[in-house]
Amino acid sequence: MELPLSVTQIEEFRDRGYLVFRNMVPALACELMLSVTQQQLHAAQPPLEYEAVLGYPGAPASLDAPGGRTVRRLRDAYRRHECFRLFAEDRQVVARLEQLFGEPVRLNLAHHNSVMTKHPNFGTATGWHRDIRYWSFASSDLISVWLALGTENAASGGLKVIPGSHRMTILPAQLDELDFLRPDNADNQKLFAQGIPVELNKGDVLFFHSRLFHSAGRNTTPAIKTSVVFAYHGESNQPTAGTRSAAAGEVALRA
Ligand SMILES: O=C(O)CCC(=O)C(=O)O
Repeated sequence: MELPLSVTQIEEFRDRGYLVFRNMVPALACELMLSVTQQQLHAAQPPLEYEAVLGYPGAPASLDAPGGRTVRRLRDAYRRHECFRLFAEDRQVVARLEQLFGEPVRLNLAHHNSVMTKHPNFGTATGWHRDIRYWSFASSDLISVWLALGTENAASGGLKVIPGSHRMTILPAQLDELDFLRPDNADNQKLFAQGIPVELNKGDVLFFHSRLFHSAGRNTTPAIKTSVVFAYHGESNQPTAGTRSAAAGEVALRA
């Protein structure tokens, strides 16, 4: 297979920490993923992550409060339905990752491995963070791959990123106990001002480095925003023994 990424794209990823591929996944495949998501949301098919349990600001107070059963993530997307596994293993995705890592690729099943659903009313915003907080690996060179199944913009609670922030040194005082950038820190406020929206449409795919700072707002539209997200690393980058990253399992992939 011809290498999908140009030298310029690889340099852009190294420099800015993310790349967007427009229309990468056909509409039919997106429609199937959406319809499976809707059925599984309706059936509350486990494993699920509820907004009320995660407890970000503005989340329902408990599972029994109004909106308490609002789902934030359908977990374990890889084993949930073939349509998600096929995306996780898509040759076009894996070939791009092989180029970026410069070696064969593994999918880690600890996180994201999920279908993210941002609901109107009870879906919460997410503060500025780096995904590396989810994993323990020898190196922080992991890449999150985010597929939009609908329109993602400021109104629907789409992502914002700080270009180049994966290369920045962040002091411990800038982070809170969950590794979110503290909103009241003056250095952080300068960083927030550099944040830009990543607008996505159905079938667009965002690749971003696990040290790239990103955030997302609430969904003010009437429709649930749905995204499928997986995380990958190069085969030489091993999860730390005894951690969730090591326990969850991995899938070795070749384009
Ligand atoms: O959709 C959102 O609120 C952001 C989710 C996110 O960045 C994450 O789960 O790491």
